[in-house]
Amino acid sequence: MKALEGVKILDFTHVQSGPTCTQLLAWFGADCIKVERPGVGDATRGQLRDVPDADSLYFTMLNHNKRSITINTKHVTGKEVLERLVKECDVLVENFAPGALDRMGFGWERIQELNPRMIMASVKGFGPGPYEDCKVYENVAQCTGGSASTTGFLDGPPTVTGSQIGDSGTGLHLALGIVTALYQREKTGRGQKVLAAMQDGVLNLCRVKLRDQQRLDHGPLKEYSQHGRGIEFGEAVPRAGNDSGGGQPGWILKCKGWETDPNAYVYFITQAAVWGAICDIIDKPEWKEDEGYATPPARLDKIAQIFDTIEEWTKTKTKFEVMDICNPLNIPCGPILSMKELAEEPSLRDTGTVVEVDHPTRGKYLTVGCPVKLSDSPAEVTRSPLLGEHTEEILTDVLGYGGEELDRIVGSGAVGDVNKAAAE
Ligand code: CAO
Repeated sequence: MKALEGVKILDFTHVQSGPTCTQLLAWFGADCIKVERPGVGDATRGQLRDVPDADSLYFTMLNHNKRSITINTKHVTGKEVLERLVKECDVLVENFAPGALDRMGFGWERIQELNPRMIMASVKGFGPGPYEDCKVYENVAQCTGGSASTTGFLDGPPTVTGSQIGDSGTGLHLALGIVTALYQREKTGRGQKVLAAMQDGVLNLCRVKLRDQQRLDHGPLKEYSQHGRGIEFGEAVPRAGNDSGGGQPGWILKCKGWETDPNAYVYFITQAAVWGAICDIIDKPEWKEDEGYATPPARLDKIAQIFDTIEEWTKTKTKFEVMDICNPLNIPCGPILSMKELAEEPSLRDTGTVVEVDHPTRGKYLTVGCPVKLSDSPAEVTRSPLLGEHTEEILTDVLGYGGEELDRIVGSGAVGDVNKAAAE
């Protein structure tokens, strides 16, 4: 038995943020019924295509373990089918542009009328306020949630990060909101609205930067390397390059092979508790006793010089050798791993974090499996559905249509892309 077995999700999501949420719920055992527009489907099916006529990796990697039904929800018969689905399901998840669901005739009031137990969960770019009507994509959220202004180097422009904190991050927040609402429903019997705004999600992940904003009122941020370099702070939290977010100075240092390998680097933290061990491995034992280096406050104005000295040592070792030497000494460090290295890492394959999946039209591909492991509810990754692959199955098995009624629905043109042949 899976943790969310028996929970039916009406998955109205598209692109990235919503699909990452429902994919997680599907991995935890929910029956995830993805509703897509006939003939079109989720726009990502065709985006960044690498194999002609096959669903893109963008789509397949975000929609595992789901079933696909195609319904034109603006068609009168399509609305009839959708109403049946609303009555049948526990959770509706959507990330349409603001107002799209109301225009479709399925706003919160109507959903409650149809199914008072329904949990209606939405990703939007912004919460209520001046920007609530805006369409939002990943980088817009990174910029408006405080990530971009605090990422990059002091002398460079604001920078977006490669991790999809706006989309996948908000999907995670929404998934937590949904299971919490399901838990509350156990006691109240009522559904509720769950909103995860991308700006809020990003700001939540940038919590330590709002911490620093307030600390700035009480003096310079001494752990920022900018302080050690004697550069004054302005009014807002600055970009801190590769400084660590905590109190322990850290930086990215070159390792052996850096001249040709763009990822021959290691993140190195000069944790106060292991300062002596660091001095030993870099052959500066005198720094252990030297008043100018012995304590963290004494080192603050020499951080750049200290990291330059440590780098002279790391440059003589590969990033993995640095890790092997430092780990037994409890010196925190981490090699900069490329996507190629991660894709090939056997331990990630062993744990199911990186999984190979077979797909009928695109063949084998790698994906990231469920990043949260439940001992009593292991996630098995199954391929994403083809467009409309389960339309007939859902109409009959979930909604109970049959005989002439089924013929009427299928004949109306409101459902389509019964893509069974391709799947077989
Ligand atoms: N049948 C008929 N119509 C359908 C349908 C179906 N099965 N599914 C969707 N549609 C319609 C919607 O009703 C909407 O129509 P109207 O504009 O006439 O109301 C239309 O398709 C397009 O929906 P959309 O506005 O959500 O899509 P978009 O491509 O224009 O915008 C996005 C995409 C992501 C910017 C927008 O959905 C959004 O801001 N979502 C919220 C924030 C979010 O999740 N952003 C992250 C996306 S991942 O980077």
